[in-house]
Amino acid sequence: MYCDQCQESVKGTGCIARGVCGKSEATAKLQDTLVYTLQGIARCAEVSGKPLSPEHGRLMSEALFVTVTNTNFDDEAISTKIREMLALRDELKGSLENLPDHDSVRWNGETKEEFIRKAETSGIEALSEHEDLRSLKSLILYGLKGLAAYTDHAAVLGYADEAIYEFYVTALAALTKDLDADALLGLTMETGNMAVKAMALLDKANTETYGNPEITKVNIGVGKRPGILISGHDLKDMEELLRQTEGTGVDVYTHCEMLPAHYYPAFKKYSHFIGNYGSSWWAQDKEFETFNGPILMTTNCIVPVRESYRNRMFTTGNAGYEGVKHIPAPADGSAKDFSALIELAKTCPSPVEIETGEIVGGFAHHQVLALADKVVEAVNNGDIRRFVVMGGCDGRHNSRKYYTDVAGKLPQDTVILTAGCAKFRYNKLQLGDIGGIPRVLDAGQCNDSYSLAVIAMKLKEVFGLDDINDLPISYDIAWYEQKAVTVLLALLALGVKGIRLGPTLPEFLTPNIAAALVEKFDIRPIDTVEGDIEAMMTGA
Ligand code: FSO
Ligand code: SF4
Repeated sequence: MYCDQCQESVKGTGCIARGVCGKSEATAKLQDTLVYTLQGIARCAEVSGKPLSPEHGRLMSEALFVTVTNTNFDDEAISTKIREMLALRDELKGSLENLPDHDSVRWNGETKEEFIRKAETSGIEALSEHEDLRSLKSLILYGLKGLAAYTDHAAVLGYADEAIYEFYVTALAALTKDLDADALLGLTMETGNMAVKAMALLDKANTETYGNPEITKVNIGVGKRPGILISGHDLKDMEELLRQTEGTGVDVYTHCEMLPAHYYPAFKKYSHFIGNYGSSWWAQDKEFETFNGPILMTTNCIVPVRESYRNRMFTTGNAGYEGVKHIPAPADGSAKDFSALIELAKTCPSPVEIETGEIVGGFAHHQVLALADKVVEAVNNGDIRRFVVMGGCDGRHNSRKYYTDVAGKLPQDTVILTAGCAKFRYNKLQLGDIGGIPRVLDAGQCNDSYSLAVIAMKLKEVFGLDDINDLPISYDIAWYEQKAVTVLLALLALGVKGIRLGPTLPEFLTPNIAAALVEKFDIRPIDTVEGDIEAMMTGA
């Protein structure tokens, strides 16, 4: 195997024997082959003269999402997906007079073993012999994976944008071709433009379906009744779980990226929606153990499952883990059936209390813009000197203490804007407020980074500036998996410059490509806490 798609890849070599994430060699290869089947579909769709149907586009989103870090570790489920995608490719082939001349269009397989073998000639290393071109193709592919995750969340709620599906075709077909660096750089930028579209679409889907997030205090303690813990990013699953647990005597708690569900009006009405349990995704093995009740993983990030809670854990949607029960979506489109979790919960003790208190959040664009007068006044009279966007992902490495330290040491007249699980590095610090405006404004999940961009663009307008980079905003972003790559490309597409990225720059960027990004966008790696704070406070 060879995998370098996340921030925790083994430095210098990528993950080659087993993923740091727990992904086995077989799983990694199956995921590569799944991506390769999509390249075959794209080559066929490209010459068909017809746009990809929304149904096919959605299948491609799901298949790409399955390959995002920490989403699916189930070899049988991935093999089934490969078979489905091969069937879809062959369906498209059937309508073509002349087949594109590429192996991704011709190859076939049936067994898991064949699929694993196929990855030896079709994985990341096969994207190009030239390391810089392979680096750019990797950047496009990883951006596409995150894009697909956001597009899939929107599709679950009935929202789609055909331009995004068309872009899958263009980008995945491009990965099979000998393109030069300029063409691939252009495609990288287009991935960023599409990322903006996908995040805007998901924002629309979420807010039209569940209302605009509002300032909310979320309890981090526990109640006395048994509970179900829901994690991941899928709000439709959240809705269904709350509906099906109502009146059953079972409470519902969020974990990690599901925390922002508490901010939506549609979910606040449930009195058994108790609070958030625990912290970031990588702490789940300990926290799932003490939670005591069933756990529903709706997406990434899954860490290797401990025996102590394996029987209490369930996956759904694109998530999967061998030996863990999976709740499928019924083929007729009816609601998923979470009764197995509810019945199990009734037999479980209530969660062990690991902390008490509250987290404040709900500062997506609508809520912040409702406070715009107050914010603008605070900027104008000098009470707020600077905003620091510290969104993105969290991860296991100790080096991420940097973000806790930056948050804690930023001057009192700064406000942190955040989204994504990166916030768990500092959202329980008591950082106070500025005239009633909390110093940490959490917009929501990683996809709600879109909200931060909307806020920045509104501030640009209010302050009458021509350039988003003239605002008193610095970007100190943390990345882990491919959705963060997508968010980064979206910020670049929106013209944001001078982003600090950490805790390390992506392994898949060669020195030449990293240098090109530095030159064009002034991206920089994080440095020392004190040095970075000083630089950010002067706008550097
Ligand atoms: Fe985090 Fe995981 Fe949301 Fe990611 S839980 S790391 S960027 O999946 O998607 O922020
Ligand atoms: Fe390694 Fe990350 Fe790939 Fe897992 S997803 S195998 S940790 S690079």
